[in-house]
Amino acid sequence: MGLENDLIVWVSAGFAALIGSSWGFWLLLKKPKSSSSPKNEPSSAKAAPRTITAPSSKVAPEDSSIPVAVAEPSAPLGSATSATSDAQEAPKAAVPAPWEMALKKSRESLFSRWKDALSELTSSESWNAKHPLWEKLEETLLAADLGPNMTERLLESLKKDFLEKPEADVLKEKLREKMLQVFAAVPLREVKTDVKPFVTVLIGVNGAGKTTTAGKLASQAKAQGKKVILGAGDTFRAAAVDQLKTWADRIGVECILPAQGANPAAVAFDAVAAAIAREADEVIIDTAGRLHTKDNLMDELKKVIRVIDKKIPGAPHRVLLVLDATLGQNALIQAKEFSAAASATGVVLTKLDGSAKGGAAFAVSADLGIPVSYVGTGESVDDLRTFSPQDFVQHLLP
Ligand SMILES: Nc1nc2c(ncn2[C@@H]2O[C@H](COP(=O)(O)OP(=O)(O)O)[C@@H](O)[C@H]2O)c(=O)[nH]1
Ligand SMILES: [Mg+2]
Repeated sequence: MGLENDLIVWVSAGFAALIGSSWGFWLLLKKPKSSSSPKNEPSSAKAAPRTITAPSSKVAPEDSSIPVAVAEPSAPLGSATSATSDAQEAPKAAVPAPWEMALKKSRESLFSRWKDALSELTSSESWNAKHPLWEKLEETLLAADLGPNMTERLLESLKKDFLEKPEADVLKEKLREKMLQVFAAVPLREVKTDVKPFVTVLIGVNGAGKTTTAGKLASQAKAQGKKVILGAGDTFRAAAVDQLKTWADRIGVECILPAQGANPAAVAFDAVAAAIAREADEVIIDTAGRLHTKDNLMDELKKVIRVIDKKIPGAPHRVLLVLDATLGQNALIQAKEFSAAASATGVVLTKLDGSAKGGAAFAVSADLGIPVSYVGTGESVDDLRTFSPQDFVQHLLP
């Protein structure tokens, strides 16, 4: 019996030891997995199944998960290989040609109609000024918001050139050429740049993008090593002053704020005085876009210009009329009102990225006789480009 009891004790002990070691071994196996997810990692990252589900025959999961997570945080889970190749291809997609992106909406809208119009070239109708191609082309240009005057001008000119039915490519090239001529015909307003401080005033209705453009311009000037001062001249909206101040802080430039009850002209005066005192290279002045009446606003803008000119004869050196491209032809009506108050040296056409009405640039240039100086291509600090007619036309009608 004693022997039997001993045997039972030994077998039980051995069995317990076996279970115990298996349990320990299982814990050991489990530990590395749980420790690969740091405690304060976001839950989505904790749950990232790449390290668990990626087939072992593919890239070592532990290694591949690191670059994947860094390069492509929103990559679909469980696809380590494709995510890795996405990461390799990312630079191509991440650096799109700026003009291509800015004109994406306008181009898509224009281009589908353009192709539709070209299909008329196969029509058997006799070739003359009444050929269906011309009507379709007219619709195409109007839809891109070139406006009735500009559309008619371009069409009449093309009709004269093509007394015979053209090849599609030749027609496109000719249209591009004529579009470029529209911009070339607008004389550049002479802007004195060899002055210090160089004074810029931004004008335009509320929401056009004045404050944003002031920030972008200040950032560009600062990047060129210039000392810049901003003037928060939209004294009628507290939020507008704060908005410019935020831009100034972010860029790291000084911003002249209105004193209690100050009007835009007083801020303009202070900003120019500060620029002279601090020997700044540039001063960029934001203005109000709306007052109780239109006449009040225009009078106020005239006063801003007068006050600056008094402080620095000949200044402001540059008056930029800021127009919202999404308004298309309607922007022209506003532009005409503002031009009467202050003669603009150039137009800034903002929100080109959000508009299918980029064609308005032609009408703005031709009808107002004011060159487009810049285009706004987004809300970030770098989204302001010097206008290039070649790039514009090339990407509008590729
Ligand atoms: N997408 C896009 N938005 C812009 C651009 N320029 C300005 N905005 C936006 O348009 C809105 C009005 O701009 P703001 O500068 O305050 O206009 P302001 O009233 O004329 O000073 C803001 O939300 C800006 O971020 C641009 O080029 N592209
Ligand atoms: Mg503003």
